[in-house]
Amino acid sequence: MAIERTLSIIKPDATRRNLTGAINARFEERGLRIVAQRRVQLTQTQAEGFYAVHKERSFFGSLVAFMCSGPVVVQVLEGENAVTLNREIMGATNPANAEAGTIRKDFAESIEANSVHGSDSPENAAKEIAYFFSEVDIVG
Ligand code: RTP
Ligand code: MG
Repeated sequence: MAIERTLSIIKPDATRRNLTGAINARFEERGLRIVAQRRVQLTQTQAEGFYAVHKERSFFGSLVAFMCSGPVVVQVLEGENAVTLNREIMGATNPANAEAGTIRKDFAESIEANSVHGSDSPENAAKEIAYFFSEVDIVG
């Protein structure tokens, strides 16, 4: 199985509740390595750019406002099958549908304030990683 990288974001609902370490432990316990990490306050322009694929969706404005409502932690996770594995660790978008033991089941507040983002394909992971990090900032 190939070593992959994926872009993860710990969202404002989680940083506000001081859950960064607890969430990072979930990644590390499952064998994902945090090879880059930065805490940032997103601007509206940055959040709109990141979520541009969702700009026609009804929840876009609310999602952008939420993502700017406090600090986020952007990070690159590396490991075997990292994209799919991270989506498993995160759980379903809506915490009501998330499986037991997933980050969203255990920590998310709502379908919007759902604690984490993870890239949904290797192609999107490469784009999303480049949105926040230069190659020199990623140390595997
Ligand atoms: P993400 O991109 O954050 O990893 O989450 P995802 O793939 O599971 O969900 P996606 O469909 O890409 O939606 C992106 C984020 O938008 C918010 N959302 N709100 N109010 C709603 O119905 C709704 N649906 C989605 C969530 O924060 C979701 O993670
Ligand atoms: Mg998504």
